Amino acid sequence: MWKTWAAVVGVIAAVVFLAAAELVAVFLGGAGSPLVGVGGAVIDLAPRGAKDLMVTLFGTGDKVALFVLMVVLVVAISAGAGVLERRRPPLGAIVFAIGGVLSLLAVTTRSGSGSLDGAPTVVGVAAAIVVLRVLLARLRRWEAAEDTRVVPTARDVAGPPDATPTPAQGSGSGSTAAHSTGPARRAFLVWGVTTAALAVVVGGASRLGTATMQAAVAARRAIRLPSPATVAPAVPAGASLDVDGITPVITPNDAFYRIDTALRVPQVDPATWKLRIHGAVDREVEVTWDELLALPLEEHVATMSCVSNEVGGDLIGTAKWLGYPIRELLAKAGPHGSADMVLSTSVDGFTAGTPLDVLQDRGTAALLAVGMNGEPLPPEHGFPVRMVVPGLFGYVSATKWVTDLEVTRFADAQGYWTPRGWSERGPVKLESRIDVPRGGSTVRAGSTVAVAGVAWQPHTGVKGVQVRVDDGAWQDATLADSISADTWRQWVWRWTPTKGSHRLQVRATSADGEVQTSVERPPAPNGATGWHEVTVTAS
Ligand SMILES: Nc1nc2c(c(=O)[nH]1)N[C@H]1C(S)=C(S)[C@@H](COP(=O)(O)O)O[C@H]1N2
Ligand SMILES: [Mo]
Repeated sequence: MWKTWAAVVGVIAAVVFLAAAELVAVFLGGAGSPLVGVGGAVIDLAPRGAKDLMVTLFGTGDKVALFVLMVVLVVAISAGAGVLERRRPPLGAIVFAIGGVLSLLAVTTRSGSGSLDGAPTVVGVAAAIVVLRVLLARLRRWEAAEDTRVVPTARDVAGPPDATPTPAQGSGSGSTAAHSTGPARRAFLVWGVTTAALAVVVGGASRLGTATMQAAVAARRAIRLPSPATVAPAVPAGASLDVDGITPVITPNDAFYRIDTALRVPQVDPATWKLRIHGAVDREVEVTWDELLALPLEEHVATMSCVSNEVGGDLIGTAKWLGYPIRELLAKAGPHGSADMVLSTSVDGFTAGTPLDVLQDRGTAALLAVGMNGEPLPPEHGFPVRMVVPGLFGYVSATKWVTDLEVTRFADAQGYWTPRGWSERGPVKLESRIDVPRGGSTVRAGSTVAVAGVAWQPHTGVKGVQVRVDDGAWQDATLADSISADTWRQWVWRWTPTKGSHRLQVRATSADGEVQTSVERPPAPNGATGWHEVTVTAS
């Protein structure tokens, strides 16, 4: 009987392994699931003959057959491990560890596997071994209690060396011990059943979560965005300078900075997505995904940046957005004259407060965006729908996974970051950055060195950039063509350094004639200022 219980414990530990691994995999977008990884590896490794045999035996159900076969194997091995661990610890734990190593090999050698893909297996094996040991300790206590009851001295002969004394053994009387075997038994059963149930629920929910998420990924892949009614003019060739290491003028989606408060990327099914516009309006407006795509969409290239960006930082990017002007939707709703703010809310509860007049302005391409550089929005950038407002920091304007616009007043509502010490309003500040040469690098004295980077004040534009070396005179840099006032601009200045260490500084002049301030301010509460500088050595 003890053997059977030990086998059951082994199987529970295996279920815990799978459950813990699936839970961790959820946070990796489903990557690293041993269930998927090991299954795939077995299919890949199975000799052709075996595969043919499977197909012959089971027809097209060969995957189901494989799954059943794997379950039988896992149950058999883990049951064996349980029995082994009871008899000769830590042999059972070692069996689990070996299984973990095999799973790790299978998972991390899958094509397209990432660096964290081993995490689910590692956490899973650790959890399984803990459960194996804890449950077996409980089983031993029960065993010891029984032994004392049947043969008061048997414990010394047959009991495992590390069996812990139970209250029953302290009693010294067989008949009392008979009553005391109950608690030890109950403790084991309660722990066993609870662990197994918890593992099944957590594992099942995690697996389901991953499957749902992957379904959302598939839904996104299947989307074909409509062609824009208003096409963005082609990015002029002259907007990109031929300088090694300079930031590309259009940021690829996978290189675009990401900032949000979401622990997990929200998964929103476009089929159920809806935007509601309400509050201080004449009539509420609701738009579904299909309705939004049927509207005349506009393309617009705009630079977006984060208020947390330090001087010289990289929390900024430029993309070609596709979306519908928020101003048109607001016009349908008819905001009241008393309103001055739109509070946008994401499915994950994040909110941003955007000035109503900016969203209504004919000259501002404030978009309810569905596309980014010719693709549906990537999940982490707000799929299926986000806001993009040129000229404002993201925290007061760029709500991702947006589902709600409430027309209100700054006096009555606050965006997420405002009560956390950030300004109610967040226009982007005039800034510039040196991309090359990198700070701390070495350049060749006497050669021509391209000092280059980007400068921005979205929605105003940049008309000049200057560089100076070691506090010398400001030198005019050459500007790349501008895409529009809403985008950053590349610049380059050719420099012939003399031997030694040099400090390079940059400052921009806006299209309005404002010269970038040298005053150094931190990002809080409404954006960093100061000149970016790098120190390089010429030798
Ligand atoms: N739902 C949601 N939207 C959000 C945020 C957030 O935390 N949650 N962060 C905002 C901030 S602070 C910035 S800078 C931009 C960043 O957008 P990105 O991650 O696509 O670059 O998103 C904005 N939209
Ligand atoms: Mo941000």
